[in-house]
Amino acid sequence: MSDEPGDFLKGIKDKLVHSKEQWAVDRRLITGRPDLGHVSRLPPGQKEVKNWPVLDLGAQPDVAPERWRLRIGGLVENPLHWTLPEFMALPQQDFLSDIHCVTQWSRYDNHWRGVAAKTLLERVKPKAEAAHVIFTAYDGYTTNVKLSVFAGNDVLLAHSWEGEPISREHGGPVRVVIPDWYLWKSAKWVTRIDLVATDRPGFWETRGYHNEGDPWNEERYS
Ligand SMILES: Nc1nc2c(c(=O)[nH]1)N[C@H]1C(S)=C(S)[C@@H](COP(=O)(O)O)O[C@H]1N2
Ligand SMILES: [Mo]
Repeated sequence: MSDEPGDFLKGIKDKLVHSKEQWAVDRRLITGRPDLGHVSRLPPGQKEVKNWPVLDLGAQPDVAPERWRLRIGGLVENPLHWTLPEFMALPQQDFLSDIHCVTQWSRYDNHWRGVAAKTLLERVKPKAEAAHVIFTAYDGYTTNVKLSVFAGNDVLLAHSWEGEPISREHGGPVRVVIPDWYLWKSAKWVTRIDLVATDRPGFWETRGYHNEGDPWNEERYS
């Protein structure tokens, strides 16, 4: 497939989508014992893994670095876009975080390098009406979070993991990392970020998954 976000959800793993929709119907993995105080490092119902599983809709776009673009628009004073060299020239930061996938696995101590969401927001300057953030990826995947969540201190657009460029299967050249939410909120192969006034639920949020996604509050399904 091409690396433009027009081939929306071509080559999608229908079986995976149907089985994950069924998980939501069955309310799989819900323990009924939320851990709002984060007493345990592992959120309820999760299991720690040492590897890093790959989860996506199956398209895995091959985004050539010279064609990659990031655009931030919508309700901002200063809509911007970056090529990869321009993105790499922005202030870079290291982040350390645990990640949690709704299919049960959690992986501790991931070392990321990239650009803090706060750095990007300072440059585009959200308008007062901006309340939600919509991510669009090169495979056509979309997901949404509140602007206040995207503005969190541990949120970044990452290009490296454990000192190496993020691989294509994990969303390279650049992916979102929102470690405090289930990982379906962290768009791989991100290309567009839109700030909007009215929320716009994304791929999984319209298929039975929670609109927020706090692992400690077991916000798996809607
Ligand atoms: N563009 C895109 N981003 C995506 C997805 C996807 O299908 N496409 N899947 C999401 C889901 S459900 C999960 S669990 C994580 C998995 O990231 P990983 O494959 O790097 O573990 O990516 C999220 N981001
Ligand atoms: Mo997922």
